Amino acid sequence: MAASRILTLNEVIIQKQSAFPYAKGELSRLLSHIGLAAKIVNNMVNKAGLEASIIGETNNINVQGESQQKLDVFADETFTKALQASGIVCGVASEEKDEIIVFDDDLSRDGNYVICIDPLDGSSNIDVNVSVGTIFSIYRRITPHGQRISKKDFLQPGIKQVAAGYIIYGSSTMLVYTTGLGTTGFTYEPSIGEFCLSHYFMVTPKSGKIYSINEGNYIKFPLGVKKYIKYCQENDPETNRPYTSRYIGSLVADFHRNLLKGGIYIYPKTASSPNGKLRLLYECNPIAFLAEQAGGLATDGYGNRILEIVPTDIHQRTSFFVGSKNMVEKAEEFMKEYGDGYE
Ligand code: P6P
Repeated sequence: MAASRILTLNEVIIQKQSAFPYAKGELSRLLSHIGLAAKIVNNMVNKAGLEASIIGETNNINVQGESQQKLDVFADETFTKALQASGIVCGVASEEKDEIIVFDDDLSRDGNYVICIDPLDGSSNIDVNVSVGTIFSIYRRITPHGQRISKKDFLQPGIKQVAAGYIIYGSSTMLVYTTGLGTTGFTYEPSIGEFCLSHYFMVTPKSGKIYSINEGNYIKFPLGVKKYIKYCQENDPETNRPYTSRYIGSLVADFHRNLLKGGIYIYPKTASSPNGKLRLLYECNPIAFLAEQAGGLATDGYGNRILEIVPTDIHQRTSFFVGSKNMVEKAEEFMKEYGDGYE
């Protein structure tokens, strides 16, 4: 039997390109540059345990008020350089930068796309060898060519994304992306240095057994979240056994597992984080796009679809309920019944 041929990221993108509304090969070039940056970061993440120079903290606190890891800076610089080199990106909003980065060199100034990116999400886990990830979100510019882009090019609702994805640097490194034609996964094959097609059309189960939330914040959760957690712990009508709690503290790792197995990830508002913790532009919107394209659901827990939230700030936060459709709907029921109160 003929061995099924390996399909690389570039080959699949070109195959799907014809259905992409903004053809001209731009998306394939852009995703190829993202793939290249991912390989570079993957190489460094995998060395982190060996090269003391690249692990640990810098002396900086980023705009999020979080201690910046050396690998955060490396990943941010690597992706920013790769995106600028593509010649079709005119600016970046990064978790690691207070303000947007505008590319005003001749090659990039008139690029058609802007990117929102979390260069290395969950990086506090690097030193303990837990999977981390890069999350990216791609929009077409709004500002006419010839004029300098501004924040308004980035403050678009998630439904305007032309593509989104993540790279998970784990036991194997994967790149998962969507252009609105389904969610597709590629596994990095180091022996040939390519991302190879491994999950052509990812569909997340409508229900699952896994709930992912930081229960250490329990006393600060809204009553509806507390009631949902108790529901998960006390019964599961389908098989009469409790759900399973899985939370690794790395959004990409938690989401990726739940995408494949079925589950829900919740980061709600809490008394100490009244707007939630996760950032809308470069964490929630791309993950929500991928979830919906795989048949899942993503809301803020109050009936608002994540992708329809109109951003007002590039670093704004939102409460985040994402994953298997039936589970997100059940959690929303508890939020609706018990409201936002804190008991
Ligand atoms: P906590 C990492 O900082 C992150 O943004 C996500 O990757 C992760 O799911 C979450 O925050 C963890 O936050 O408060 O549970 O440690």
